[in-house]
Amino acid sequence: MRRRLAVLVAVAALLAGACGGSDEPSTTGTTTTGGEGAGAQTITIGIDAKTDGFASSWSHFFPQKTQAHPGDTIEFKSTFTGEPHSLATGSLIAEALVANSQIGAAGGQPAPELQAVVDKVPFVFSEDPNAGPDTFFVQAASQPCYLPENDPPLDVACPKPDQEPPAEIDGTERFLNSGFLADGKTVTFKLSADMAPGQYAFMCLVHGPAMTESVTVVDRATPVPAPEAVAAAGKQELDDLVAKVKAKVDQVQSITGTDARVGATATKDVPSSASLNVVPKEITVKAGEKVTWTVDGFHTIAFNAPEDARPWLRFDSTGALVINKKSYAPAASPEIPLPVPDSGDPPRLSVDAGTWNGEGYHSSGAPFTGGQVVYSLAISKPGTYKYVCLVHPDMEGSLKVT
Ligand SMILES: [Cu+2]
Repeated sequence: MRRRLAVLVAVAALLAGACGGSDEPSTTGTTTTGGEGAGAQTITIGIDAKTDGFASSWSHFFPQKTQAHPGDTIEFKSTFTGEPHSLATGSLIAEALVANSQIGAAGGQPAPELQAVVDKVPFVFSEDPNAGPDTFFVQAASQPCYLPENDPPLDVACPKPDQEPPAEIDGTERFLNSGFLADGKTVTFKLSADMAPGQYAFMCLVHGPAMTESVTVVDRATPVPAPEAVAAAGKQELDDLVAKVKAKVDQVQSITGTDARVGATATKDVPSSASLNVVPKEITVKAGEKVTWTVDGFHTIAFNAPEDARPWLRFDSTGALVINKKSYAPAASPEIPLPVPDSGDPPRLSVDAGTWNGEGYHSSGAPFTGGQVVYSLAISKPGTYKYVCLVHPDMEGSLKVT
């Protein structure tokens, strides 16, 4: 997780326009449906994905482009990798993407009228560098908000009646946002029978224009990919992305010894990806011998974590999106120090957790304020200890104490 995201400015991958595009469907299969008597269908688009062999996160819709007919249903399905996402659409989103592409194209300072459009969109993470755990999430974007005609609030959540998704959409809506999507959560949009042909833009309100979806609605006489072809295109996109990062992942995973590392390996070629590493996967040490991990980013080294220490964010009983303090707070371990200003980027924070007897919940906690944590711990009792990152559900390693 990145603390601040320069979400809207200077991102290259953009939708060309909001309407009237003539996109080719990005499908690998040839199955299409359309013409006389073609029935309405339901297609599924993935939000983020998991991969075999390594933990990862993908700020990516699978597939990123598709076509549909009026009357079809589009089901967006979320996979939670630790990186949060939301799904937003509507004319405000389309305008913001266009404005953003023009800001990017112009370079330098954005024209005030363009920035004004971009500034009408709320984002899930607070842009305030002083935001603490209680103010980290902007509720206006974190909670659902479905507004046929109005711009959304930028701060507080939409009123509860506006949090109910519409039965169907016709593409004229101003702002539709799912809010944070938990693992397995599905957002369903039924396209109305009279929806006008054109290109409709979707965007994640965590990752901004770096994470968009384009659905081109075409008239019923024009064939569109069948659900299996859409699924195959999504899988192909993931396979292609994995192929691009695989060499780097293999290189990181081949690290051995006791110079342990926990963190994400960004790959320049694929900005939407993070491979989330714990290396080496297995470390063997003697009882009482210190192990040192270098932890880059918002991760923990947690032993015997209780069930309720995950996930790291969730809706509370009032409907507010909140950070789970059990996920990032240290347990039976020293507090992580605050970064000293100008002490490097990222600041290196040292935590010596001393010796632990191997019993009960023990967690390094995560550096909420950012920084690279150099964490050391010795375990006095022989045994095999699994540890996990409480932020990213697939990051884990094990420590064998002899
Ligand atoms: Cu996202």
